[in-house]
Amino acid sequence: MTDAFTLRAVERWGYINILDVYSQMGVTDFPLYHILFGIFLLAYCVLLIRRNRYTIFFTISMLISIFIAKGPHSPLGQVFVWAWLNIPHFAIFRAANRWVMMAIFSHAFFVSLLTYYLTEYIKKKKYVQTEEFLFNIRLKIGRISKNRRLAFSIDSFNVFLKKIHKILYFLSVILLVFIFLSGFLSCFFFFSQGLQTYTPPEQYLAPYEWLLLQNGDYKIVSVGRSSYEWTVSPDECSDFASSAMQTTLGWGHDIGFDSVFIHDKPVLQNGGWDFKPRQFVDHLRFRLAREHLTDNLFKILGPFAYKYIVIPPYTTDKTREFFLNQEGYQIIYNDTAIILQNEYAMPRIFATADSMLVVGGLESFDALCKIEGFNLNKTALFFIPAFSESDPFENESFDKFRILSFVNSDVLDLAMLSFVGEKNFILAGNYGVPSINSTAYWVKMPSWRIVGAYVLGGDTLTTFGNNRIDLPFELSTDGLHDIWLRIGFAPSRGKLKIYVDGEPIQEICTDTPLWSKLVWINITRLDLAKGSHCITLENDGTGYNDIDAIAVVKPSELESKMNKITQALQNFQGRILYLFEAENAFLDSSSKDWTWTVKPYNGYMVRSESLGLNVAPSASANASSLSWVDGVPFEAKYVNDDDLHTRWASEKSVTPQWLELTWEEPQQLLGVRLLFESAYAKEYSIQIWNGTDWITQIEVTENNALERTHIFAEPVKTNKLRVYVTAFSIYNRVSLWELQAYSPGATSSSVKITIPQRGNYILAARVAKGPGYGTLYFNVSGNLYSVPCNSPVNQFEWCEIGPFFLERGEHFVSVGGVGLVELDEFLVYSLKEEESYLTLNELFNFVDPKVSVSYEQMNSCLFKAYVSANETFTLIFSDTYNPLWKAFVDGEEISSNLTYSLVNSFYINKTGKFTVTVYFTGQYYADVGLTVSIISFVSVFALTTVFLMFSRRKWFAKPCFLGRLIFWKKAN
Ligand SMILES: [Ca+2]
Ligand SMILES: [Ca+2]
Repeated sequence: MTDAFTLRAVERWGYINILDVYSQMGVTDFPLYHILFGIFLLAYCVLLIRRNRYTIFFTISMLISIFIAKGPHSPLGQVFVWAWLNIPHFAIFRAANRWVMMAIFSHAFFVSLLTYYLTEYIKKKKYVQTEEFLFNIRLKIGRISKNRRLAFSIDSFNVFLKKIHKILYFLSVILLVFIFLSGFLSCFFFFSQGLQTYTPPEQYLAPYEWLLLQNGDYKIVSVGRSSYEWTVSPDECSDFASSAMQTTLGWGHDIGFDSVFIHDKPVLQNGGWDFKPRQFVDHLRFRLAREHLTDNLFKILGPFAYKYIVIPPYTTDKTREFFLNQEGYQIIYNDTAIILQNEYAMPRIFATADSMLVVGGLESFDALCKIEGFNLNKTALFFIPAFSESDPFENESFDKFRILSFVNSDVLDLAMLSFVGEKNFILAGNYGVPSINSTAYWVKMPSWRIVGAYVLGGDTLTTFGNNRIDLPFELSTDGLHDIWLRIGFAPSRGKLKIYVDGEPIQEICTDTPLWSKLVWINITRLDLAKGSHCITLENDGTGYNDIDAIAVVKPSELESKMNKITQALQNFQGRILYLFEAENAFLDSSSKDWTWTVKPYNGYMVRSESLGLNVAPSASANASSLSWVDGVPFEAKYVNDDDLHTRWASEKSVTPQWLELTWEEPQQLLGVRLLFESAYAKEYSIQIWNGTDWITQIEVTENNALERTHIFAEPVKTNKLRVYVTAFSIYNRVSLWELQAYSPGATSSSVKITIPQRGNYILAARVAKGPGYGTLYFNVSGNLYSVPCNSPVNQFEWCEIGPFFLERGEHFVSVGGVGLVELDEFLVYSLKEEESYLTLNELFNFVDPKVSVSYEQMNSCLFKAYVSANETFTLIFSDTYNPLWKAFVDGEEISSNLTYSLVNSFYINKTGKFTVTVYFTGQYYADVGLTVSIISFVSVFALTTVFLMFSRRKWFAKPCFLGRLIFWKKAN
């Protein structure tokens, strides 16, 4: 409050690194702000002597201004907070302290009034005037005498008064001096240090001066450094697209931010205010680059004309290392700064003949770029919803896509998409408070789009605290409805209680070891009446919950949407591809054999180090004997119940003893693991049944270990296995907690794939290979496929499995491993009828489009592309998408499509040699507006002149400027 009143409200930015802006901006060790407080308070005392509309206006203006400027601080801070949350558009006051501007005007007004009164007072010099202050007394002596007036003065009083005036006189002089000086004193820093003109050091500028000499139309990535890296720790929270840089003088918004001003070359910025490019850049900076997840950053930036990457001297080692470890660049400038030339960079306008429709999030970029044969520059990506107004499958251009890919998503996501905009569909993010305090409120959170997941609402509705929120929805019919929630599975989740119309429905917890997926889950089926309803979400405050969307739909309606979509997919002429990140697909609490790991430049993946799938629990167990303790039998069945607290024990002192597992179907066995109780076996053998005899696989003598693992020399197929014990330990019997028998098989949770087209499919997986790696197994709808991962060199490799035949409908894929295995991601893609096989690289390897494009930039709104094409194509124009960008071919207007989730493209259905004009039609309206303005101005001027000439000639007789101008000729 006092800070706002004394105009000390500061932004903690700017010079913060070289001085404490709160206490050192003004002259230090001096009660400057007390004096200012006194001066301003005195200034407002003018109200006591002068109250008119001006003083009242400025007083009110000052009060409002201070209320806003002090923001949520006391007094009345709660009122501000309430207004922030409840008054629409109150958020314009977000940089609250800037609104102190109004108080500055008011202060200035009152201080000038005060100055006026003070100078007037000084001018009068009251104390030198020797007038005496006279007391009047009325006297009446006697009844008849007249009233008499007697004047007298008290000398001491006059002296006192004189002294008061003298003191006031000097005080006024001092006050005036302070008023005069206060400006200097409160900006003392600038007067002592000189005016702070921001000049970046020469070594910061040198690479840009070099770029000045490079010809052509290109864009730049100017690698930056986050404020956190500048001020707190250079190794954390790296950020290559942060806006500011630091010099010895402080901060500068620079090069790197919103800057098309470096020699007219656009620079990758932090995304600006436009949501689509922003979410793309956010994903690159806060996920891929910060966590060093990819070496394909330049491949991803390729289609957007980012040709040069400037790594200035002030970037941190960690960030520099990340950029230098990327694929596909040449160092073309190497001084204190480094400039890399991106080998993937395309011109700002180029053509592709191939396009892919993606049902998925921005993680698709990196996931696809890991495929060597895939090149973003040759395949234009369109993300669902690509055609916002209509159903994508009814759009005629749907069939032009060569590939439809589901990236960590399912046909259900498509079906749900068709409910967006209806009253029974809630985009939950819209109900979030725009705050960063996720403990106090349900807020709007960008985390999932930064991770790269497909977020319907852009941001999710998120809270960490114990909070409730009501979300209204409306139903147009009575009947049974399914309630679907699109929710995030990630670490540190709280319990979420869901109520419908106040009734508790379900409690869920979506805790997983990794930020794995944002998926639709069916909460319940309810009989709901037509009309308004309310769904309430309550987080218990033990962790986060992120909600993307809620749908309340009739089961039959969803089914018909699903049918419609599968019908459309069945008729789809292109190829269907499913891409899954293994860490999204196979990690949940049930898959205990699997953990996640993150490998620099390769990303997150799942890892397993096991002997295989334990098939013992599916066998029946028999033993030579059993023993009883306290009336409890230690039966053979306890040896394969997958419980480490139950066991089998043999009778005492009799050898041999045996324990046998029998399977109904023969099993492929790789080995066994024995978990003995302290009554272990000293000598034993592992035998398998070959149909006629027991064949010994393993023979053990002199054992004293409680846990033994035996891998067979070769896998054996059998339906019986036994442990044959010939010598005991000192306990004189044998007892086993568990006997595990390992077989190749899936040990992970499974992921669902909805196959709309029956036919042959191939699965391709990106696995880690190297010495010491084992074998990975894929279980696709009950069939097991192996991927050997042992190799002399450590590297990631794509391995193909198949082709295998899949019927229409739902299929499940899971994985297992024998030995160390690591799986990054996998794809399942369809083969066409005539194809018998297709490698992953062939999938994307097709002939280059027979289209050549050159272009000319006429001005920033107008480009001309000169095309020679033998086939129809997509013209990519890699400036930020805006529907006002249009292409014109032979006078025909072509609308822009949102491509790669952020730029423009135009589908050109024409061949031959011709010119495409790309024009920002917004400029047309601006031009029309400007023309109208000029015409209006000229006509008003002309009409006024004419009017004056003819109607008020007398007026021109006066020696005015206009009169002289117009009659100058006449006078001649
Ligand atoms: Ca057991
Ligand atoms: Ca992965």
